[in-house]
Amino acid sequence: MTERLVVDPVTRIEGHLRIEARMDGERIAEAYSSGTMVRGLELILRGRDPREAWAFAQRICGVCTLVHGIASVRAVEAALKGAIPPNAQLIRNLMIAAQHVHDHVMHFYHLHALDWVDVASALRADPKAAAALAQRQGQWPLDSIGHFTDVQKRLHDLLKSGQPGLFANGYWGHPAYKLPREINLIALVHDLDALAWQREIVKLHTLFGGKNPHPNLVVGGVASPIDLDSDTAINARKLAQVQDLIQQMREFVTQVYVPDVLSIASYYKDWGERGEGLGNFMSYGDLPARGAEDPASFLLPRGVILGRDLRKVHELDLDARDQIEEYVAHSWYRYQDGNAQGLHPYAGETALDYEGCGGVPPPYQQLRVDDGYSFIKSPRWRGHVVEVGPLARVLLLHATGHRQTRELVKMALRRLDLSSQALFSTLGRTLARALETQILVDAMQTWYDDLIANIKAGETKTCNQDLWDPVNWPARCWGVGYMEAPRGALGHWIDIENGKIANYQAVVPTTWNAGPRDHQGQPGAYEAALQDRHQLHDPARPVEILRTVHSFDPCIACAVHLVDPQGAGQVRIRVQ
Ligand code: NFE
Ligand code: MG
Repeated sequence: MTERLVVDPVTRIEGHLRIEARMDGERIAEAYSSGTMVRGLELILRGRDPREAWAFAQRICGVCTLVHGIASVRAVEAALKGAIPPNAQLIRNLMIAAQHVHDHVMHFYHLHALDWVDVASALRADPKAAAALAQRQGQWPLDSIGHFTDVQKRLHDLLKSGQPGLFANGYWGHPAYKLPREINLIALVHDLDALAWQREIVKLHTLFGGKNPHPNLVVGGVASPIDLDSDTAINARKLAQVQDLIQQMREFVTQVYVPDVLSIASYYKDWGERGEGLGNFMSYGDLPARGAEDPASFLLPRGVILGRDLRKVHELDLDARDQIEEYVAHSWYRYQDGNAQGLHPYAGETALDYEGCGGVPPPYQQLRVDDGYSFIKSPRWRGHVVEVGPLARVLLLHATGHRQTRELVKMALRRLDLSSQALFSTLGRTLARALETQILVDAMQTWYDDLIANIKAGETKTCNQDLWDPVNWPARCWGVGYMEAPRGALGHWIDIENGKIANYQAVVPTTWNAGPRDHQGQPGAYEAALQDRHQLHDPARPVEILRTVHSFDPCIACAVHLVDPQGAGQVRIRVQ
């Protein structure tokens, strides 16, 4: 039997994603990933002042709220060849790492957990036994019988209320759920604990950037002056608050998040055998040590791994015109010189072409996969399809000998009784995300200590204002600002002419992972992963598709930038 399965919209993600699968019996034979909303934010940046680009670019997404701002100011700094002060690097590191910690924990508990955790089963758990088990897993002060009993009752009341909110339409009771009742309850209690925790820890962004989401940034450094004698600048009280927040992050990650991931993973070890897909991984690298500019000092290394071969890390050059290229052969765009070629982001074009979908906007009955079927482009590195994100970063850390990574990976695989091959999978992606959160939250303390040491030594500069005067700028310059966002490698390429933006292109993590097939028919990372040994227990309730797609942590808002070329909104919601 051959039939087409459609999951649209995929929920518990950011943005709008459609997955179509051509089924061969219970097996996914071919998968197609489609971003169903249009991109175009790059177009409204043209002609603007490069110093304000970050404030527009940052609005690409409300989830990874910091990262497009960072990539943007770095792009302008790269074009102007301007260095930023060491303190600014350290503060950016702290802000970037805080974004990862926040984002990864929220992703696990609020977007991904319900693919593995059965709410119906949690209602039948013994709260006393669950609290005792949680106490053995980690030291978290809220893990008490009273709290567990209370949360279970609240869940019960919510589900009975007829308005179960985020628990509506789940596949509760699906036989693919394998956790014991008590572990289901632990995950749901920690889901609510994580909500309260995240409200606190985002304050790190408000201390250094005035607000969250979308903290303030500035070309040349960070928007927070350091002055221990001022009430409004970063002073001793605020620095103590930052230290406290780092400790709160560390406590939750070490005592709750990592133990929960390991405990839940131990019941889903078979997911260490499916959902890999490509076996190619890429990271741009990020997080310089001690405020250095030098990529050699990055905590997260740069490079490409091909065909699972961790012995060889391929060098990557974001400026080289023949390395990173975006293809649109199966996207709803048109390149001036034809869609068979790829374009480097410096020469990137963003012209819509609906022809491939018959000129009809979404939703579609069925994607025409021989033509265009997505608003996401297909980026490639030297023609290779690569996966980006936490798994790519952890593999690169491992391949380059990062000791803590090797110890954490060894510990996790031993606890789960899995071989290292299990990393290349749906489970591996979710595990890597938790392990990298541990690595980042530990590194935050080092950057904080370095920042304090600089301040004690009298070094308080946080911005290089020499970059601000366009009189000093060359008539024409280019630059790429890159970083590792929670979902993976992020680059903004800027072309500045006579003080204005001549061209701007963002290639974001979810573009790499969620993009459609390219001109050679090579599937994107989601597509390849779904085509990798997926049997559906019940095609009417395809929880297996959600597990693998969510393991990438999709953000389609990032991937398609939600504004049309005229700047008009694409969605009209009618309230009845
Ligand atoms: Ni909108 Fe984003 C991250 C970026 S995703 S969440 O992380 O950049 O592709
Ligand atoms: Mg782009």
